[in-house]
Amino acid sequence: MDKLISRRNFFKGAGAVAVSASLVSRVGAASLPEAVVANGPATQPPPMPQTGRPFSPVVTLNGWSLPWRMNNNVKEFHLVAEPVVREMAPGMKANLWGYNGQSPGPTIEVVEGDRVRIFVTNKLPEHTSVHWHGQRLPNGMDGVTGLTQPGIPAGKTFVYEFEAKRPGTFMYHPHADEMVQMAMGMMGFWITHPKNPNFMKVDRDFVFLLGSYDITPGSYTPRVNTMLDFNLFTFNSRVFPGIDTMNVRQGDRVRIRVGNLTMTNHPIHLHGHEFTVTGTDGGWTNPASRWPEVTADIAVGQMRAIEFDATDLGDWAFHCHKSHHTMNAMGHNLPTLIGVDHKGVAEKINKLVPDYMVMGERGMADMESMEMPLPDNTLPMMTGKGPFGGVGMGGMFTIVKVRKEQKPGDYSDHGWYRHPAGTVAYEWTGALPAASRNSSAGGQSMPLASKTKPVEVTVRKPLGHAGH
Ligand SMILES: [Cu+2]
Repeated sequence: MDKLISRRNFFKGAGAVAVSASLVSRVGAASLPEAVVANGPATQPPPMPQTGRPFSPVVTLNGWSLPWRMNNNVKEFHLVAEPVVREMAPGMKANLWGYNGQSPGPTIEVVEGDRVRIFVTNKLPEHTSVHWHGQRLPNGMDGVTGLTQPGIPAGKTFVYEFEAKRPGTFMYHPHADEMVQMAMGMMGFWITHPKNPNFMKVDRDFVFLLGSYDITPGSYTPRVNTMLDFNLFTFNSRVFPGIDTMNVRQGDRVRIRVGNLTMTNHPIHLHGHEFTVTGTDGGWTNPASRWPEVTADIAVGQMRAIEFDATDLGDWAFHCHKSHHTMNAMGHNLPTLIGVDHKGVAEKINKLVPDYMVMGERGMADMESMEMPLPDNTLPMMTGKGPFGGVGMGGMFTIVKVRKEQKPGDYSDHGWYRHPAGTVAYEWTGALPAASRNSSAGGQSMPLASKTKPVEVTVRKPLGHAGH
C-alpha cells in the first residue's frame, strides 16, 4: 500500500502538531493535515483503522481510502481537487479532474458519531465546492456554490466540519460548474460505519462509483458539453478489462455498494447468485421490505448496496445490462451492416485504400479479434482474453470470483476458475433433426379498418444485384 501512496506534504505524524479546532482554519497551510495522493489505479487492501473507533473497512475497486489524523477527537482529512491522469485500462490514459491524484477521489471512511473536519484545497483552474450527498449536516456545510457557500476559489482551501450522524453510504462531488467538473471525473465515496461493529456485518464490502466519459478515440480529455452520448462507461473511472475482479471466499457474505453519478441509469447485473438491496443513500432498507433480484437498476444520483451469500464457485460476470455500456469508444459510431454482402465493395476499395476493412456483416463478434489499427490512446471496442477466448466486452464489466481457497482478508486474484469435469457447455456432434416450426399466421387483437396490400421490399445490393 505504501508504495502506491506518496506523501505530497510531509506531515510529522498525528499528535506532533496539536492545534485547537479554532486555530486550524486560521493558521492555514502549516497546520493542514498531509495531502496523501495515490499514484496508480490498483485496488488497495482495506486499511484497518489505527486511531478512532474500530470499524471493518471497505475495499474501493481500483481505488483507496483516505488516511486521516486525529486532532482533539476530530477526524481530519485533506482533499485536494486537482487535474489528474487516470489510466482507464492498460493502453489508455485520460486527462481528468479528481482528488488526491486519482479520479474518483479516495473513499472517506468514518464512524457514526465521529466529528469530521475536511480541508479541501482547490488546485483546479476554476472555483469548486464539495457537496456531501446524503449527509445530515448543518446547511452551511452542504457545499452548494452560491446557495450555502461561495465557491472555493482556485488556489484556496476551505474547511468543512460536521458530525457524521447517520451510518450509511454517501457520495461526494462538486456543486460548482457540475456539468464540467463531474464530466471530468470529480466524485468520491463516503462510508459512515455503524457505531456497533456487528451491525450488518459482512465478510467483504466493495464500493465503487459508476462514471461515463466522452473521449474521442485518439484523444485524452473528455468532451465536457456531452449530455447523453458518452462513449466510455466506467466502474471507478476504469473500463474492462482494466477493472479489477472481486475475489471472494465461498460462503462469504458479500456487499457491493454502487453509486451512480452519471447522466443515465445503469441496471447492474450479477450472474449465478441472487441478491437483495440492503441499503440506499437514504439508509439501510428494512429487512421486511427486501426482495430477491439479480439486477438492480441504479438511477441517476442513487446508491444501492446489494448483498448476497457467495455460495457457488466460479467466475461470475458482474456488469451493466445496457449492452452499449459494456463496449468501449470505438464501437459507438459504426453503422449496422448485418446481412449486407459487401465483398465486392471491399475488394474495390482495397485497390485504393490497402488497409480498408469491412466490419459487422456477420455481427460484431469479429471485433474481438480484429487486428485493426487503432488511433493512439484508444482501447478496442470490446476485448479481454478469458480462458475460453475473447470475452468481447468493454466498459462496465468485471467478474466476481468465488473460490474455496480464498483466505479471509486476501483480495488478490488467483486466476481463472477450474471447472470440474463435465460442467462446461459442450458441442453437440450428433445428427440435427429439423426444428419444428410454427407456420400459422399471426393474429391481431382487432380487425384492420381497411385492407392494405402487402408491401414487397426490394433490397438492392452493391454491384446491382437485386434480391428479395
Ligand atoms: Cu450502464
